[in-house]
Amino acid sequence: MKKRRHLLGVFLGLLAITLLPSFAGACADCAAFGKIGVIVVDMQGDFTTLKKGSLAVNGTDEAFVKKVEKATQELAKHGFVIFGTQDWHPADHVSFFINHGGKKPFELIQVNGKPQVLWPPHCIQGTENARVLVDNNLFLAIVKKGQDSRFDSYSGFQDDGGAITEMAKIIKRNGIQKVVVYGIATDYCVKATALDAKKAGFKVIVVEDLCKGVAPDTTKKAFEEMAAAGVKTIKTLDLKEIRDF
Ligand code: VGL
Ligand code: ZN
Repeated sequence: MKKRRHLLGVFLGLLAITLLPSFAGACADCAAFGKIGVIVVDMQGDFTTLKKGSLAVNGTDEAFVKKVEKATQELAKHGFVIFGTQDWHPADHVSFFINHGGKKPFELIQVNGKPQVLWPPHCIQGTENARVLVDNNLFLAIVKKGQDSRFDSYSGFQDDGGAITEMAKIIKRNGIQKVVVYGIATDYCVKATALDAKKAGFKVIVVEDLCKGVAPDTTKKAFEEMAAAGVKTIKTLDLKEIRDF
């Protein structure tokens, strides 16, 4: 009996020695033993030239979508926890120019005292081009936004009416303190999501070449605004730079 117990001890010891390196390996991807999160913003058909989207952003061709897909796969493989946002509008949404008689796409109007860019109808709930183009199985969760007709919602964290999404809660539930943000569009939903992530208390890193903007001037301003708020921008995906931040 004594011998059997001794053998069990040796067995458990060997098991621990075998498993430890894999835990240590996983922790190369941990910030102070916490995981790092990723928010892939609005990688949807309507925002891409690849799918001839109604609000296609320049440069969102097949090569770009593939690059984002590959980067997301790589991050998932290294233990990053992947979240997504999905613009998901009802047909009578306030941001659609067709819902404002006589207005044209990309016009800026005031709605309840707030500026509102008017967009072509896009990401209508349940339409083909509202799909998220990155492999949906990579995501722990995809947070839908912009479902209230009355309010736009560039941020994945809350809409312009102040209604919060589950994003902050589910990221925190995973013990995450740092998030990587990229997707479409740099000057609208990426910017708003990154700024709100920072406000929610996360360290935030935006990967520039995994983003595309609607217009050059607003995209340049977006990077300046994010920098001023303490959001770090890196040019290309670099796991070491992300871990060290
Ligand atoms: C977005 C405009 C309207 C975005 C969403 O994903 O950046 N832009 N709705
Ligand atoms: Zn939208």
